[in-house]
Amino acid sequence: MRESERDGVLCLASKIGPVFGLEGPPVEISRYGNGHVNDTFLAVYASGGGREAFVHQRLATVFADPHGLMENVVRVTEHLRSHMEALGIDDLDRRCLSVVPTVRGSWCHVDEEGRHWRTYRFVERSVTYEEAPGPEAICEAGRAFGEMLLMLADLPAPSLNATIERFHDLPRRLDQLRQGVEADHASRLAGAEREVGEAMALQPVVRRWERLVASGDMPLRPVHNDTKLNNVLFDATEEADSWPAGSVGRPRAICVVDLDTVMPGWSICDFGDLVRTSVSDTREDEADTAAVKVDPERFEAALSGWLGASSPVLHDIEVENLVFGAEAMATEVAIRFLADHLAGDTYFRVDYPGHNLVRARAQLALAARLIEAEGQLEELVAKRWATRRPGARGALMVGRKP
Ligand code: GN1
Ligand code: MG
Repeated sequence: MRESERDGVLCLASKIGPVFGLEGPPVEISRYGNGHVNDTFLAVYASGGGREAFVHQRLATVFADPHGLMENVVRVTEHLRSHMEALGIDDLDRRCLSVVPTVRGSWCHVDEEGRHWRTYRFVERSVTYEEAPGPEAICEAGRAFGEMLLMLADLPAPSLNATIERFHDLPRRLDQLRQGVEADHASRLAGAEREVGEAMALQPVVRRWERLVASGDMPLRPVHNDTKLNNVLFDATEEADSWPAGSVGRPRAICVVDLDTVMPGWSICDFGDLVRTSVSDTREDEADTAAVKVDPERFEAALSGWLGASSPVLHDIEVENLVFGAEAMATEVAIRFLADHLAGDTYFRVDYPGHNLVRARAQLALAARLIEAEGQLEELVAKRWATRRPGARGALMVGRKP
């Protein structure tokens, strides 16, 4: 998106308040967060002598049914909230997202261009991380996503709406890349031949994914589907700062955000995407691919947090494929970034020309390193799963045939 277009959306956002019953204009408004598809704004309104902050979001057009999406978001947030209430958790407004309805009683507003807007209450005194500051934060993020998986396991029927069809579908993603290579719409193929070759070399991951899904053995359950580390809000209160360094409570994850892709899916994608975004101390778009690493300590942190929280509902087959989930998510997103680069950056927002290619390179490197580390990481999973479930076979994954 060009700068002038971006300013135009900010201008629209600054006028949206009254639609959601907020007396505008906001006293402050700015773009917020690092999401790659929606347009997100933090807006502060004067209210009764004080100030109240809200998040306005213009949904990306990739979501074909915004009303169905919002229906999911409301069902999910209400379900999570009732679980937390039952557990006696306080401070619920900072532990769970609150959707603000429009004055006409809808969960989203359609503007003159046909674009959909929604509003959340801003979770005060919270912070997100693009790269994890260390294992404690990763473990906390894992716990937050794992608890969400656990709490959603008893979401009453009907199933959630599919907000993007065949979202985590690796064969389809690979086909899209093939078509992009064929079409070479933006005439960028010549500068991306090596990366296309590397992506094609990941076909065994795609085939393994295909077999696993076709087996029908992995339970379809309500999952988050976009468990990037930066989709967890951490506590930024003074009390949090004063906890002793290294204690389990610091930094503390308080709330999971970005519920757009919560729908029926596979738990290994949730674990996998958290690993993808936290196992290296580099960013998703690290230009120095040699710096992209798989740090077993970081992996172990994600595992202990996530598995510790979600193990009561997990099946062996899910646990057996956790490491593969990370390989699959790095592979998938590498393919998606590369396909979008070839298409001329039509899906993911970019900060500079070639950004999607840089992202693809970093994720290709990560996928390759995760595959190299597979045996070592699977041993960590097997050990932890065995101690979680006394009596379970300790050699669950170790020595598993490929
Ligand atoms: C997008 O919007 P954001 O940044 O939360 C994408 C994810 C990708 C991610 C890569 C709806 O997520 O699937 O993994 O970028 N979301 C959608 O950073 O496509
Ligand atoms: Mg998202």
